[in-house]
Amino acid sequence: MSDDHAAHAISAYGSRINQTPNLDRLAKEGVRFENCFAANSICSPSRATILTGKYSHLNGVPTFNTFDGSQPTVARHLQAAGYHTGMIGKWHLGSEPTGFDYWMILPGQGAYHDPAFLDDNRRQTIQGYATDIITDLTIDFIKNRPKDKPFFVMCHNKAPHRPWEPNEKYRAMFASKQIPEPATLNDDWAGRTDAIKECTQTVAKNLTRRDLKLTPPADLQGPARNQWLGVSPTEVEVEIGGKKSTLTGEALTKWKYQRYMQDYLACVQSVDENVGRLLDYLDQTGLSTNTVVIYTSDQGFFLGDHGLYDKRFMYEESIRTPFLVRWPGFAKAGLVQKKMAVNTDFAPTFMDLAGLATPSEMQGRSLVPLWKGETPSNWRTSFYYRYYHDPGDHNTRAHYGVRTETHKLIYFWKQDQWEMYDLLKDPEELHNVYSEPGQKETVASLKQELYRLKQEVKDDDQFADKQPPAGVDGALMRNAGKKAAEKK
Ligand SMILES: [Ca+2]
Repeated sequence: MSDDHAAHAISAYGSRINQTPNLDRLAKEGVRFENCFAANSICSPSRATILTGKYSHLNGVPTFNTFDGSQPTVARHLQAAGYHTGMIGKWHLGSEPTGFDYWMILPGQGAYHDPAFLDDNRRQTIQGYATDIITDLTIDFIKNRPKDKPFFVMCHNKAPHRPWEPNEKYRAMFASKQIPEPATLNDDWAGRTDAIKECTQTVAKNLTRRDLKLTPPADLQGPARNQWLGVSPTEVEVEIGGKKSTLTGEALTKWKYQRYMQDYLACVQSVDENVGRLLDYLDQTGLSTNTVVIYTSDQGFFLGDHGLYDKRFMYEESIRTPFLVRWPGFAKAGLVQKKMAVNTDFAPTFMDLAGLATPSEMQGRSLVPLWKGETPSNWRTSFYYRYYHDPGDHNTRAHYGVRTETHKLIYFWKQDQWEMYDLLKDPEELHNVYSEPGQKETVASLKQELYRLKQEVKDDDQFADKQPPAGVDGALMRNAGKKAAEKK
């Protein structure tokens, strides 16, 4: 799994902006899910959902809350069933991992270069680049596993999460590249509700000097330097062909988009390279034939789409997450599966692979039949979404909604505002048709479906007004320090 890797930055998904030959290999040798969605498009909640098979309102992680590791998780179930289990890389759930025989995680968001790692008794720094190290550690886990047991390992990259710091090789490769702009970079948000107009996740106005990798004046130190880096610049002096010029307005937005995407895609390229390394290792050891390999992300990401970066909103680029699976002889090679998957399905899928029934508290369904090209009866044709982190880091309004195979209805409950999109006529979601004439019946049927799903997933507005305290960064590091001191 990667962090914030949008499907439209994978060539197997038709990317216009990069090539990912190793991820494409998974798509060619296995199944690519076209419509796999995050139930709450943000890091920690997604991770909690993937582990539990439950929506945020039932697993207790609607925003950045400490995960209660005493609840049943797929790792605990698999461990109890005799699997050797491992968790390596980004965790971001505040509490210590449970159900894993081995874990080695980044504290909080983690660092790209020379990252610190925590295991169950110490904190250590490992020299190198996070994406390479996480893959090395994963290969070591597989190498050192007890050979008489099946294994389950979650290899979780930090990349390509903000602040998008590539390694030197790929930084240099992408620095000179001109990345095509998305069609909706200059979306004027006409007809949309207040939420998108009020958010602070825009390429034009919110990327900071730190994001854009601008160099602070040499005499700035300490807090003043940090303050300078935290500012979103309204003009930038650039040098092109030995000529200096100052960019503002639309030219500056275009430049910011390039800087953002060059670094983001360079980070993705390392992920792709390391997926290739992992696949090669499985080939060399003969493990390929009976190992299921899944590649996914915790959610999607706006790559300048609608003029945005980050995720959170229920728009397609944010909620769609890549899902590629290879399982020789079982998952149909080259199949493109269009049925809707949700990340609540991941835990039941792992259970199914281990020959275990889906526990009643898990809310998703096993995807395994869909890998084989079968469609189980009553497979979902709609899914429920809910986002809570308001105002959060980007002033993104809380909302919930339903996506069907043809439409999307979004409700910003604090403002009592609605958006509705016809995904067949308007796949880019530029025309909010909620209040348009002739839409009454569609609105009514989507509302009915929305409230049916809300009830089905047992969302009683548990966290509508008040969320548990944020706690994913900090506590775990302090505990690791304390444990290390006790051991001494
Ligand atoms: Ca994420």
